[in-house]
Formats: sequence, C-alpha cells, structure tokens
Amino acid sequence: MSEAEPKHEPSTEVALNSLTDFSDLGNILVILPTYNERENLPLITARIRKAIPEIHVLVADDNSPDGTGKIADDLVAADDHIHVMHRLGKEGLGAAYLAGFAWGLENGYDVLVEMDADGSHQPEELPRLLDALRNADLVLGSRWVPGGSVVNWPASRKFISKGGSWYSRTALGMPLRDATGGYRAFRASTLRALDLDGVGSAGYVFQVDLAYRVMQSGMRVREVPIEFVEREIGESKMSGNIVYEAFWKVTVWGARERFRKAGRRRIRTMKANRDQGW
Ligand SMILES: Nc1nc2c(ncn2[C@@H]2O[C@H](COP(=O)(O)OP(=O)(O)OP(=O)(O)O)[C@@H](O)[C@H]2O)c(=O)[nH]1
Ligand SMILES: [Mg+2]
Repeated sequence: MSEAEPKHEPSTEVALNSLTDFSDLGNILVILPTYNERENLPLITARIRKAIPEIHVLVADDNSPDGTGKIADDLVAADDHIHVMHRLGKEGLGAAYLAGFAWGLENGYDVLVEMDADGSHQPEELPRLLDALRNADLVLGSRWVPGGSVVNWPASRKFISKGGSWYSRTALGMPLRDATGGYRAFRASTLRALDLDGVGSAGYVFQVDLAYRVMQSGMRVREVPIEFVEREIGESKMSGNIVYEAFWKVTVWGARERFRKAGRRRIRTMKANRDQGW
C-alpha cells in the first residue's frame, strides 16, 4: 500500500498570521499624496498606523494652501514612522507619486503602497492587498470586481469610473476591471523594472499608465475587491481636464499598440514568405 499523502492544510494560526504579520514582505511604505487635506491627514495616518503598526507613511504634500504641510510636520515630530516630502506647488497626483516612489526606493522600502488621504481607501483593507502581493508584482484595490463597491457615489461618477476602465480594456486590451483606481501595492522590484522617468501622466491616467507598463512587461497583476468610500471632508480635485487627459492618452497608446501589432504581423508574414523562397 502506498504511503499516505502528507497533508498541507494551513492551520488557522498561519491563516490569521498571514493577515497580521507582513515581515516576509520587508519594509512597507504607504505614500499619501495631499493637497488641502488638513482635516483628513491626522485621521488617515492614525488609521494606517493602527491597521498595521510596523508600516511607514510618507506624506507627499504639494505646498497645500490650507497648511496640510504644517500638520504633516507635527505628525512627523510625534511619530518616527511618519515622513513628509514638501513639494514646491501643485503638480498633480502622478508627479507626487513619482517623487514618493523615488524617495521610497532610495530609502530601502520593499513595498510601496498608493493611498488617497481623504478616507476613500480604507487602511483596514490594506492587509488583504498586502496578502495578495505575496503572489503578485502589483495589487490593485478594485471597486469593480465581485465583492468590490462604492459608497456614496452618484451614478455619474460610477459611469465615468467604469467607463474609464472599460475604455482602457477595449483600447489597450488590458484585462482589468478597475484600471483607474488609486489604492495599490507595488513591490519595489516592480517599480525598479519600469521606466518611471518616462511617465508623464498627471491625473487618473497615471494609474492606467502604470498598470499598462506593468502588464506589458509581463509581471503579475492581481485585483482585490475594496469598498471605496466617497470623501466626507474636504474637496475633490477631480476635473474635466483629468478625464480629458485620460481619454486622449489611452486612445494614443491603444493606437500605437495596434500599429505595433500590425507591424509585427507584417514582419512575420514577410519572413515566412522569404523562408519559402517567394
Ligand atoms: N500632492 C498632491 N496630491 C494631490 C493632488 N491632487 C490630488 N491629490 C491628492 O490625491 C488624493 C486623491 O484626490 P481627490 O481629490 O480625492 O480625487 P478623487 O479621489 O479622484 O476625487 P473624489 O472621489 O471626489 O474625492 C487626495 O489625497 C488628494 O489630496 C496634487 O496635485 N498633488
Ligand atoms: Mg478622493
């Protein structure tokens, strides 16, 4: 009689640890871009530190007129896990994240997380994103996969968000349900493999741009459902320009990709014809 197969069922203890102990992932940094978030910043940093105490936070503030930078300085003075980057002026979310990534990579972080400072991305859901990163190079918090949701959004915002992801899927052939979302966890190695100097996107399309680059380089992207809660305090920086930038950039990238594929097909056909001596 053959020997019984060893059992590999994880114990409950291991399963629980996987959502509380992230030491296997290395040092984790959450980057919070801020522009006029003075009331939200202390709330979100406290929630992050409570959700995963060993985590570090970098505030990337674009010289907010409401004094968010000063609030960040006070938080830094009180907590050695909080850091701040004072930038000169409002340059958009994409530029703030690129500067934050550069700081995080220079300072030896192994995982870099994107999170809005306005409470829409719930720090309490971060353990699930980090757990998924164990088998991925990029994890996207997704509103539009089963189990994902949005709280307090009018139908018009849902339409824009779903429409943006639909357009990215169609134009770029990128099989993601939520390509524009900004709650994400990257491995440092993923960011290092990308040409971040070549990223010029400023608004929402920054997120599409990065996901597209990761997918094109053959790395593993996973979507994890999140509950996105519309901000309760402060003002949105969403604008028509941001939607317009997303639309024309995705259109150009999609056209370029189709052009490249058609070119590759032509070259293959020419080579096949040549090999057959035509
Ligand atoms: N540093 C920096 N942060 C920004 C800039 N624009 C937006 N942010 C921050 O990026 C995050 C997302 O911006 P929001 O205004 O909430 O945009 P949104 O989430 O698309 O819009 P709402 O759902 O309406 O809140 C927030 O933490 C903002 O403070 C910017 O130009 N520079
Ligand atoms: Mg927001």
